[in-house]
Amino acid sequence: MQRNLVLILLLILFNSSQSLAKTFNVKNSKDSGPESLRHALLKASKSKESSKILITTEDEIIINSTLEYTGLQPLDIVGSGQSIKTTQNQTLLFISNGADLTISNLNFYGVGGFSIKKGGWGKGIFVDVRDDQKGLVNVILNNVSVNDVASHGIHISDCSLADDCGGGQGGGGEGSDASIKVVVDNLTISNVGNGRFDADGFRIDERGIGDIDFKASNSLFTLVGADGVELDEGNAGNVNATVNNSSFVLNGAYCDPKLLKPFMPKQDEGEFDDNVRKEDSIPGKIKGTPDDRCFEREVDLYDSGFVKEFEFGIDLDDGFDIDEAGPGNLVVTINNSFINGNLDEGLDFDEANNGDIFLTINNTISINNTDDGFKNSEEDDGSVIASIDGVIAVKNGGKGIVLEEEGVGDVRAFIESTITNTNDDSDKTGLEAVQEDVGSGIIKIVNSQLFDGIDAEGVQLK
Ligand SMILES: [Ca+2]
Ligand SMILES: [Ca+2]
Ligand SMILES: [Ca+2]
Ligand SMILES: [Ca+2]
Repeated sequence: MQRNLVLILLLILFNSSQSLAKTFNVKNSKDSGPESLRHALLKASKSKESSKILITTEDEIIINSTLEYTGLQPLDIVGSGQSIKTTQNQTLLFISNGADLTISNLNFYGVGGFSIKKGGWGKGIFVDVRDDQKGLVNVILNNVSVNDVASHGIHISDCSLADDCGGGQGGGGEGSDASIKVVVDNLTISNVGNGRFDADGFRIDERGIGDIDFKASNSLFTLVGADGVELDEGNAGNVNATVNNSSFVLNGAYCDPKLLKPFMPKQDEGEFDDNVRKEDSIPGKIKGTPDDRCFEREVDLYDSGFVKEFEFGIDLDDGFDIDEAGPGNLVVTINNSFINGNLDEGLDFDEANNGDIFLTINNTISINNTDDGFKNSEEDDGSVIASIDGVIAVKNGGKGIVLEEEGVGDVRAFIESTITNTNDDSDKTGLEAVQEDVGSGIIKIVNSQLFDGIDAEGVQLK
């Protein structure tokens, strides 16, 4: 008995000495020098053990260059509501070797005033995963805000192409074997990404083997130039996302439609019979604008080489965008959330190659988005399995709810206590349910009012 007690005590001692982080105090708000935040990060970077940086000064910390942590060991930065501000267009905090990062009670501010006309590149918090990294990369944020930077508010990159990775399905680049796990509570990301094309509020690029696990509670993503949140998972691995009590509001306006519409060709779409329009007779790529990347030009040709159809568009962005490609599933749960006034879709979830979409949405409103309220598209092998309860989708420019499935696989959905109204032109626009190719579709709808109707294709409604 006594020997067991000693063993237990030894075990406790051993464990606590393992988890003890070295603490560095930040007692002044200077940009550098002893007891500054920069100095603490320098010392922590050299430490062989995990570090805790405790910010005790109550003053604003104003920096003239990026704060960098080069260490491999976990870093925990603890504030008490202070702000870190930069005087330049630059990244505020750079975790350059993929270390685990925990931040609490801190606010990050860029210089603001960015737009398509006044570009920039600086991010709020940038975690760059090492090429040889394995296991989990953990990012935990509590009571943190990121505001007014030109590029991504928060960027976690496990992609060899860094800022040129692109989206998950159209995206390229290679990645490490590591997975990325993010848990945020009371995170606000506001007015970021307005100085650069495709710059999101919270962006994760995951390539190579590994999953994205993303959990956000009590958080707000607003006035972001591109997507409020964008999760891009390519290659093998899943996306697991859970969002509770959070809002995605007024995101996606970097490619300012008011400014860019005058650059659109007079005829911005067309459909033709074969042998009628040669490719060089339709409008070419749009050039000489504030940002030519904002214009989408799609051309579809007949085998003969004549134009079948073409369409121009301005690239606007979503509240919450997930692209999962390669083997792996997209598993998403959204509870008690609010999606309002985003310039493309409210939620835009795409799953490609092997894998399913498992979708659970409870007590969530999607309203006044330019395109669909809730869009879910599954391609290739795999099914769409959805539980939708207490959802409201109204006044969206596209459909209220979209569940579409192609290739092998089924559509199964249970829709309960849900209301859709005045989406698009109100002609079968509340719910679009599509099951194509091999498989079956069954959707059960109870206690719901889809006032603007249902457009079902290959799906039985019960
Ligand atoms: Ca990876
Ligand atoms: Ca995948
Ligand atoms: Ca997949
Ligand atoms: Ca499928």
